[in-house]
Amino acid sequence: MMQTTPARGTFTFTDAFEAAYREQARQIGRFNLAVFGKTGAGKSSLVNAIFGTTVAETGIGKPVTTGTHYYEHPSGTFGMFDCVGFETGESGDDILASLRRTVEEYRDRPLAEQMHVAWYVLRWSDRRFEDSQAGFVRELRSIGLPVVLVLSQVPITGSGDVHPEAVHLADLIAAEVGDVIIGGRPVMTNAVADPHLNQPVHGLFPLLESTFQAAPEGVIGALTAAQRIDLARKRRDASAIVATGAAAAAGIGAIPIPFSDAVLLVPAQVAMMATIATRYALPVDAGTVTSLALAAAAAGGAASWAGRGLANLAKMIPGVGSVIGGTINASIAATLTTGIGFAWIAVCEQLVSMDADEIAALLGDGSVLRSTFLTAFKSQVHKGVDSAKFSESAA
Ligand SMILES: Nc1nc2c(ncn2[C@@H]2O[C@H](COP(=O)(O)OP(=O)(O)O)[C@@H](O)[C@H]2O)c(=O)[nH]1
Ligand SMILES: [Mg+2]
Repeated sequence: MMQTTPARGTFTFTDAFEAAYREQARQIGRFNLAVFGKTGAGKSSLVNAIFGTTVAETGIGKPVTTGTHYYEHPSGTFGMFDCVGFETGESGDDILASLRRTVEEYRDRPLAEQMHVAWYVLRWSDRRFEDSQAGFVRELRSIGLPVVLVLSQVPITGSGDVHPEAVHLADLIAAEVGDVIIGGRPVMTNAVADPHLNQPVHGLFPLLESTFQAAPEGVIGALTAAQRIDLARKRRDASAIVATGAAAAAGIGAIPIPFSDAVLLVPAQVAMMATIATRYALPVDAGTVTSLALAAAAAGGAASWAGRGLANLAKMIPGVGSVIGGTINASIAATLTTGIGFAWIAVCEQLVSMDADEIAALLGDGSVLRSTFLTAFKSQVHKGVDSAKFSESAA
């Protein structure tokens, strides 16, 4: 379980973090969404709202087949096929034949390259669902794509309900294609708030839930990482990574190590941080994520070698100050590692709603990263100690 001894000169925080990040990002794979609907239906707005602006706005994408472009999120965990050529289904058999060929061709590729889920986006104000559109949705399903039917730009009435005519349209659609769409009904959404008309954003969580329901098992991890509205899902995955990291650290501390050797724990902690980072799919490259982790870890001081900074954090565990010169046992090793894990989760949660420019600005002045990290670290290690005290007094 123990990793290579971090002798200075052979182990560097940056190299270890970046290598682990790249490897974990490769393992997590990619979720690919195919989006259909008329121009102006609100496809890009929905994708941006759930996966971040970086997907649908940057560049023109890579041409795949007639009218279809592929956009890749910088984190690598998400890709979008923007199928602008398939607007109404009226263009008929040629388009579907070409789509069928593309989907079949992709099906022979690794899972991370296949199309996993389709969103068919229909603007509510069109107020119609034509036979050709129903036929197109059925074709998508017969090609093997799970289809989420999305009503977009749906207004909310003064009493806070979805507009009754949108509900009526959803009923009609459910009657027509309910047997082939996820959940049997359209998901009603509004991706962009309109303060003038007092219209809130709504329906994004149900859309994401339907997308999870439609996605194959092998890409759930990538979808969890790529989406950025359900932080609880990310936290569940990240907490499990912390538990694994803490167990590894407890193993290293099973035979107590001198306090001065807290750096022995650092390689496992750095790997844990890198793994957690992949679950937040930040819209920046691996090198930038590494710099963010380095800046946060400098919260422990000794920024010349951030590994030492992590080790220094041990002094902040309540009760540990008095054993300096003593040893780190399994419990202290686990507490330290858990603290580092949740401190880094707090930083990632702060970063996940930001775009690349905002992240760069935060990196320029590392003080926010350090203080977020440190505050969360202290709160976590106190929590650990308090609950230990509680169980002692309860016993
Ligand atoms: N109020 C409101 N406007 C939206 C919504 N979705 C899209 N729009 C606007 O409609 C226009 C077209 O949206 P876009 O997402 O680019 O559509 P796409 O062509 O299907 O990708 C843009 O001006 C958006 O701001 C929405 O849910 N609510
Ligand atoms: Mg668009």
